Amino acid sequence: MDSVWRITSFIVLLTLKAHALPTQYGEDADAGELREDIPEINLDSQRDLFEGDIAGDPRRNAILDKKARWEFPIPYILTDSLDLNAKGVILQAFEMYRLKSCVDFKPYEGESTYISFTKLDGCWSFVGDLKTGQNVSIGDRCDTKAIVEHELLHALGFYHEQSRSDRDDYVHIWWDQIIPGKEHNFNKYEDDFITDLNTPYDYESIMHYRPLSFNKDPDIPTITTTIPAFNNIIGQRLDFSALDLERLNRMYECSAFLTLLDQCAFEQINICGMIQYDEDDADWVQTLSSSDVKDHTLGGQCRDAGYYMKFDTANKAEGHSALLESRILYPKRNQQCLEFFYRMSGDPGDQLIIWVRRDDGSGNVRKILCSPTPFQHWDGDESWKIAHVTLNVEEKFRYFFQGIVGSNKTSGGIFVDDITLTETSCPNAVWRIQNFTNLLKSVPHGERVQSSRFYNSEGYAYGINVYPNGRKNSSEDFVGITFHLFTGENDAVLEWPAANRQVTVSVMDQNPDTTLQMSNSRSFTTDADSRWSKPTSFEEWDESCVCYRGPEFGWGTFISHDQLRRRDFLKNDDLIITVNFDDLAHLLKSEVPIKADFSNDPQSVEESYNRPKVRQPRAISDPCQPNPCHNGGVCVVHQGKATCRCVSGQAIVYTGDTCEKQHIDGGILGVLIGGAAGTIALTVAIIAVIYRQN
Ligand SMILES: *[C@@H]1O[C@H](CO)[C@@H](O)[C@H](O)[C@H]1NC(C)=O
Ligand SMILES: *[C@@H]1O[C@H](CO)[C@@H](O)[C@H](O)[C@H]1NC(C)=O
Ligand SMILES: *[C@@H]1O[C@H](CO)[C@@H](O)[C@H](O)[C@H]1NC(C)=O
Ligand SMILES: *[C@@H]1O[C@H](CO)[C@@H](O)[C@H](O)[C@H]1NC(C)=O
Ligand SMILES: [Ca+2]
Ligand SMILES: [Ca+2]
Ligand SMILES: [Zn+2]
Repeated sequence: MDSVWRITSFIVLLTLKAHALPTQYGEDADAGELREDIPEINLDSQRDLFEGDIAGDPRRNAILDKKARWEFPIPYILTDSLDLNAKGVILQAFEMYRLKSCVDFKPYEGESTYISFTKLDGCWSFVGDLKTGQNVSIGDRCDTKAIVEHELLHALGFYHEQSRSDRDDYVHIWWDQIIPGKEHNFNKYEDDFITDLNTPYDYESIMHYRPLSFNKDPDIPTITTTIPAFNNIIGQRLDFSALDLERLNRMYECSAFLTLLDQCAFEQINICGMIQYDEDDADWVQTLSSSDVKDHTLGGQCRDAGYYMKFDTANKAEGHSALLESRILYPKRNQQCLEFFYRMSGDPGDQLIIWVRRDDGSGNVRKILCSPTPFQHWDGDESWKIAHVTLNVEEKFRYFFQGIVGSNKTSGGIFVDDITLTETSCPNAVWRIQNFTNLLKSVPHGERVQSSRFYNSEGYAYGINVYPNGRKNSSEDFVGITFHLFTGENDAVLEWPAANRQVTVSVMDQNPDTTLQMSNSRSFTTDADSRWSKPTSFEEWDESCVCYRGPEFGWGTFISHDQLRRRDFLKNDDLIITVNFDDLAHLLKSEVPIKADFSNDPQSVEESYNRPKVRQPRAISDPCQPNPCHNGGVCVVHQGKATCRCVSGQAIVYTGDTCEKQHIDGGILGVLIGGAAGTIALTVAIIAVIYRQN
């Protein structure tokens, strides 16, 4: 047994050697994927932290004690001790909680319990709601979205993954490699103290330590996984794992995600409640992947799955159109982003247009065009492309896709798949780099590929460089990404240098379920440095935009090649990068005083945050909110009552008032069960399929 451990350890050593921490960032914003983790940052802290970053009394048990759970929204204060970049990433972390759970936050207005984000010594939090107001420390170097997400999970009541009672089945702790006196950081707790909420051990948890944590020797790990392949996985700092979310949503009984309005991969036969329009010329058809056209969700790799919606434009007259409408949606904010993947293969003049239809209930129907420039494919590129469309709707609405035939051709069509509608702002810039594995093979170390010029909402022009095999001074095993300003049309009226603006670059995990995406996102905030001055003064001429480029700044080690090959970072061999360049000046002074006297009128501080407007609760309650239907059923209001439209897939049919009953398809299980119910279910499924195809 001992020798097995030594071999495992040796393998870990080899893989970790290249990941040894750089002592300085050089010309980089920070060390990207090689950034220090919480235990290293907290080593200097004089505070008596337990498990590395937990403050307070370790005998408290927030995860089991219901009184230590928070009520939502959680009031927060961003104290002015924080770095400006930290304030920006804290707000980003809030948005991830709102997208993937029902945890919500609001600016403090004199409540008796709240979280005060403060720059103290290191990154740490108390566990659970102390009911008296409490600090979460986002100290020096703690200002990343993932670290804030991690500390907030502590505040919400969670401990570290490797302190579970069953952890010795999954990880090995190398006690003799731990810095003397730091052993308590590897305590484990019995199941009468913490609960795993009936979920398995999770190597991918954002609450797991890395192999090198509290280690004496810079190269020898203190914690390794029993299955060696997971040594590179533990300690990921991308985003919540699927199990982190399952636990969070179980603990707080979340039945809906706050800012996720609609999501559809078209894999189920109810096509997420989308409907056909009758008064047009044709229909969109749910179509299974073939060897010619593969869907976007699964890439055509699974038998009997991998559907998309298709408007067949072949042999149709110019101007013919087909509409695909969503079910009715109820926004909570006034800002939405519709993301989808589309593919066009017919006439280059074929058009795809996005509309919103508002119905105020009194027969007044208003249609609003949301894609001023239609999606077309003059470039002849027939691959799946990503699209983002901003909607600004405050009342209940439907969105719809309209396909329009360019001219009569004998083949081709318009295809749509993997739709996500969130109540968030769309990314400012999206850059899709095709054939990325080719670039990894062909672009030498130190060479870059350059994006075109993007503009942010204020009018600043900027660009992105990608170094597939690393920047000159960085490791070849990483992709480097840098940001730079361009000269642009608005430069004369803009403020220079462009300070106090946050650059956020994300390499997108293209998982079709947005709640399960673990994108790699990094941010820095600009200062008064001369590199953010008006780019003309630097005189690096760029022929492609006929403009000047400013100096570049970013990450030599943004993401490792190892990481890039995991998950869906390279789906269809596309690397998709989104960029935001946002003014944070309104956060420079964000601290509000703590009120001792609660009888005072709460004074609104909401305005100063410039947050999207939150809708007041509707006067008449909506019987479909929360959705009473089980198993993915779509709720429809019929004569004032909630009615469920159940899903009937090829293998499973749901029935009952709330789709609570399940019948398994006779074709698969009916033989085994031999029941008549199976056969009936199969017939229903077939009828449903025939009905849809007409
Ligand atoms: C690379 O390192 C050298 C020496 O440390 C430094 O002078 C140079 O600016 C660095 N180059 C880049 C692109 O970071
Ligand atoms: C947060 O920490 C600061 C500095 O230690 C302290 O003065 C303050 O009272 C703390 N705030 C809360 C809400 O505990
Ligand atoms: C489209 O063109 C084909 C031949 O090119 C013709 O047979 C067909 O009738 C046309 N369809 C329409 C709707 O014009
Ligand atoms: C990607 O590679 C394929 C095959 O090597 C090639 O046909 C295609 O043109 C390339 N696309 C781009 C955008 O480079
Ligand atoms: Ca699909
Ligand atoms: Ca139709
Ligand atoms: Zn922690």
